[in-house]
Amino acid sequence: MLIIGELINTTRKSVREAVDTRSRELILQIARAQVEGGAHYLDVNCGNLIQREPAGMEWLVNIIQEEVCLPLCIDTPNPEVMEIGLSLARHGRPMVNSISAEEKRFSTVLPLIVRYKTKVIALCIEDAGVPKTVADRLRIADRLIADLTAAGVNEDDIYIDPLVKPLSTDTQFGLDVLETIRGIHTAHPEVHTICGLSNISYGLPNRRILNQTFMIQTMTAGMDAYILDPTDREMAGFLRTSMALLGQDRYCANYLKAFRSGL
Ligand code: THG
Repeated sequence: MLIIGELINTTRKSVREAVDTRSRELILQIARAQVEGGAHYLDVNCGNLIQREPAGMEWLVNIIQEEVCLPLCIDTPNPEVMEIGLSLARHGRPMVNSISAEEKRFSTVLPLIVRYKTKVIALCIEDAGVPKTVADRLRIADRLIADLTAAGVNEDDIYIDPLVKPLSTDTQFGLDVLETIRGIHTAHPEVHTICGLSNISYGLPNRRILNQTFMIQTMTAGMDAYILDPTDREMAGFLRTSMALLGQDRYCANYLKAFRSGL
């Protein structure tokens, strides 16, 4: 299981203010908290700064790495900002978040993945838009995997994101994601699947319980990476428990460790 900490994102008001005023301490505090929560990667996203996104990314990547040694997940649709993030990354192999099957995005981001030898999140979206059916999602995933591996990317470095949308806009959507995950793992057992969890619950009350339940359901279907809040102890408890129940925790060692640490 791979956990990417989502909290360094300027859509969060406090993070936005900290980046705007270049206040290191809040960012470093969030970075440390995510490390302590067990994150393997830290997502860095300042996309809503628009023109100031390049400078924001440079500042964030530099200060985070002075404090913590985790590799970073550079979260931007802008290839120039992606390159700034990747060129400054110095702990482990960074992750590109993200490439997609849209022609322009694919052709500009692929060279960065190859040059910086990164892992990559690939979104199931193409020029015709977000796919409407499971078959379309699987077709796009197949194409992404074929084109990435043809360029020399290892299957084990690819994380397919089915793009989770709010259940409130389409009540079949949870089921579609589960079928997509099963389809990808059947056809490509070495490739990983990933998603952000909070979209599923958008527009509905008690979002936490929807996010938690959806994590357990997607894990059961084979999802093996998440972009989430690693400081959410309840979520972390469900994650450890679900892993133990799915045979991903030898001797229940991590479950027991989590129990003893109060999770
Ligand atoms: N897939 C991929 N990358 C992603 C996403 C995804 N990156 C961005 C996003 N989705 C995941 N990251 C976050 C970061 C912070 C929050 C949610 C997702 C967050 N949200 C608050 C909430 O949901 O209550 C409110 C934010 C606000 O203030 O509006 O904190 O799906 N590949």
